[in-house]
Amino acid sequence: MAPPSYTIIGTPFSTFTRSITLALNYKGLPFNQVRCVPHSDTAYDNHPFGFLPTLIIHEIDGKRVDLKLRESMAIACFIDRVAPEPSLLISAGQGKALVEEQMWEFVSLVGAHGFSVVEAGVVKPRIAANDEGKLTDTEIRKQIQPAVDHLRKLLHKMEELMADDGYVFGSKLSWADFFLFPLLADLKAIPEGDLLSPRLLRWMENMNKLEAVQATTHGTLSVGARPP
Ligand SMILES: N[C@@H](CCC(=O)N[C@@H](CS)C(=O)NCC(=O)O)C(=O)O
Repeated sequence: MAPPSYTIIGTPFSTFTRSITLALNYKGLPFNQVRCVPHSDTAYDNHPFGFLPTLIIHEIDGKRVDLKLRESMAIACFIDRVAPEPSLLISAGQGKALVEEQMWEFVSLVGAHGFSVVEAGVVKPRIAANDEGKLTDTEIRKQIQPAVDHLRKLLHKMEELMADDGYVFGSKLSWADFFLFPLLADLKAIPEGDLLSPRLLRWMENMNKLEAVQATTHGTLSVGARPP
């Protein structure tokens, strides 16, 4: 059997990496995954700044190229072009979107604001403190309180952009869901997951039913894993 045409560089623990593997699974594109953490030798071998993920495209039009594509939104556009169906795009009129580009707006907001607030602000400090085992839960809560306040506001603002039910843009699954999900799956795994509203919890239940979600759960914080 021919080897997969794609390799994804990045640990399943990386939320941006999971957004891409969710889509590869959903669209039925086989891939290999090289598990590495950011700023490791492998990450730098594949990304100029040692970030995750990189998608290695082994062949284009039958020719070996081993092209390294970085930046998850660029990778998403590539995946959409080579595998347009099942579509992860939305049309005007779906959810609160008046124009199609609002889906990419949501994705960009998640990447630019959600990641730092959820992961860097709350999830990673909480996990580091838990793993270190020196502070009590009360002490940890006090230490991360400012970041948790920020997180509460972010979740509220993201929810305001979402449809009232179903996926982020209502009945149609989109890239918006695949970019938001890894962050909130991590959040749900820690005590600060209590901040998730009934709407967000319903959305997560919908997401958890997807085969792509189940296929990409192994190795993530949501099941207690640690990198790589
Ligand atoms: N803009 C990048 C962001 C990727 C990103 O931040 N990845 C995280 C891992 S989930 C990372 O490599 N972080 C390293 C760092 O912050 O130094 C993308 O969309 O791919």
